Amino acid sequence: MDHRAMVRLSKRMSLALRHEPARFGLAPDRAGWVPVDDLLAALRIDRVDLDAVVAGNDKQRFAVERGADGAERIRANQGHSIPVDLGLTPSAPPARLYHGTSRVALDSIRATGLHRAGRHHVHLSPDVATARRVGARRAGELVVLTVDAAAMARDGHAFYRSANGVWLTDAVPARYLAD
Ligand code: HQG
Repeated sequence: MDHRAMVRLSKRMSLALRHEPARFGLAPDRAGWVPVDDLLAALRIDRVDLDAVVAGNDKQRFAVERGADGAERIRANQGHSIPVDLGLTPSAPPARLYHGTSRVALDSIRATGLHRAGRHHVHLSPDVATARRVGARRAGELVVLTVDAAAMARDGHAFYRSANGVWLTDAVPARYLAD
């Protein structure tokens, strides 16, 4: 598979595992897992290609493991819009986290803070370079906001770290943001 085919398949897998499993005839369990064999059948893909996407993914978006029944299962590490309980435990964040977005969103973000939109959490990056990549997905001029995660944690906001290193929190009130 070439790079473009990998990206295309990664997007289909994300759609099936995070957002619209029913459209593919899939029913993830409450932690978001589906049997690997079911995903292969639903997407009509080979195991070799699935493994290539899981292993070669730039963001380690997917996890494969053997379930209690002995069968291998797969889920997305984060980014769901379907209800899932990823079983993440709260974790102390680094002092600063970063959020890349578009300048056109800035007035609204300054007024109301960062909201989770369609996902379960606001996604924050551990470094500026990662935040720039996330923000670059948006049209228009990129801005990287700095989040005072130390102050948020002190004030009782919970943070979670996904298996692929994305920091998650429910919302970021505007007073913790600087640009
Ligand atoms: C913006 C990708 C106006 C927010 C990435 C963002 C990430 C506001 C957008 C992951 C706002 C939501 C998540 C407010 C937030 N006013 N705009 N008050 N509050 N926003 O896609 O963080 O490839 O849900 O700035 O790499 O961009 O899917 O969040 O622009 O890790 O694995 O609302 O998605 O990962 O957009 O990206 P998203 P995000 P994957």
